Amino acid sequence: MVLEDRRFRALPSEWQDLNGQGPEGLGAGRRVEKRMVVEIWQLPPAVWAAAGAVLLIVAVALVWFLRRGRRARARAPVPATWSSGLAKTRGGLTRRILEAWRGPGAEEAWLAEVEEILLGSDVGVVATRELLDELRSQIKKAENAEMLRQILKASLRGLVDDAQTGSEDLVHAKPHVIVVVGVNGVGKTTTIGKLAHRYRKSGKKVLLVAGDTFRAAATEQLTLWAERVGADIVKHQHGADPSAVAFDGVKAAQARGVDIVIVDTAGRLHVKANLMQELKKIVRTISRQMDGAPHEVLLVIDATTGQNALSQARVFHEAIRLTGLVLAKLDGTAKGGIVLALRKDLGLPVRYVGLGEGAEDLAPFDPDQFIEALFSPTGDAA
Ligand SMILES: Nc1nc2c(ncn2[C@@H]2O[C@H](COP(=O)(O)OP(=O)(O)O)[C@@H](O)[C@H]2O)c(=O)[nH]1
Ligand SMILES: [Mg+2]
Repeated sequence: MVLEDRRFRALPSEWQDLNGQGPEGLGAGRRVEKRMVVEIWQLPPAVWAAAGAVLLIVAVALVWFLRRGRRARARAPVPATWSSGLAKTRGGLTRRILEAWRGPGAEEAWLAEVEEILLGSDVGVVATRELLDELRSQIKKAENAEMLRQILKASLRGLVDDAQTGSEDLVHAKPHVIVVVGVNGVGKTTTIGKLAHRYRKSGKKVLLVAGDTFRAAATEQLTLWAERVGADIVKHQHGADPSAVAFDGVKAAQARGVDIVIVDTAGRLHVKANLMQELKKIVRTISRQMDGAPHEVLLVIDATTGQNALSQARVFHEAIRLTGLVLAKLDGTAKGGIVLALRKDLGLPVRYVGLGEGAEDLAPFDPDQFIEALFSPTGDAA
């Protein structure tokens, strides 16, 4: 009531007249409210124009703000996705197989062409034979291109059936020691940088060990990666004994409470026997310093080297017990079928694939994403 009173008294006199019932009446307040609503609709055009201008400014500011956000996101480094990383393979393997199909009735000719494409894409003899058997038993069901696509996809997926993941799930010890091996130029140091980046992102304390003492540039390259991703590094003089560096690295990691140690190694092939002896010695030294270490011995292979990668892997596996593979430079080849060959011919898990040169461009091998990327309709490069 008091409120009604005040409002009534504050009104101009002509409004009070309109009430008719005087300041005490309840109806007075109600009538004034109604009157005020009417007045808003009757505001002068200038007020409406001002309100419109304010709304317009707010809308423009909102659009600008949203666009700025989108631009900022576009500028951020986009991790190479499976889809763009496998664009070349998609063009050279999947699409060629699909395009070779001439419809029902021409299955045998198609299968012969598929065999050629598979072998030419480094799928390997064992995996090719298995895939052809599967396709032969299914192909009669294909009535159109879409059905063919589904059959091919399911058959390829069957070849990489085992669940494989990156090695992050294997970390139980502290420090968890990973030795990275492979011939020169395959992408070891780069892979170590990317791997360190992954572990740093998940909050782990990482220490890199510059075990490639053969080339001064190798230590410099690893030092740059360590700075870039925020990892510690242990290095010796150029030409030092790699086992001694590995020993110091693991010791330092134990003392400093490091979670992950990644040891870089040399990969000079022209002295193969020596290289294998050296790698064995590194592994032995590490295991003496820490029980159960190294927890992983990862062989990096270059996807662009094709079938040669398979024989490399065999040599390394015989000399030192490998625990898994990293397939680098998968983005640089149309022969991504090498993944299938590695699975079938070696029986070693492909832990990671390199899909570019940036810190983000290392992905745990995921069979589903691999197959999806082979059939993804976008982002083709070749
Ligand atoms: N496109 C592409 N290039 C890579 C990848 N991994 C490594 N490289 C490049 O391969 C070259 C050799 O790599 P590096 O790590 O020095 O090989 P290392 O001798 O085995 O240590 C460098 O130019 C890298 O940038 C990858 O996954 N994709
Ligand atoms: Mg290197």
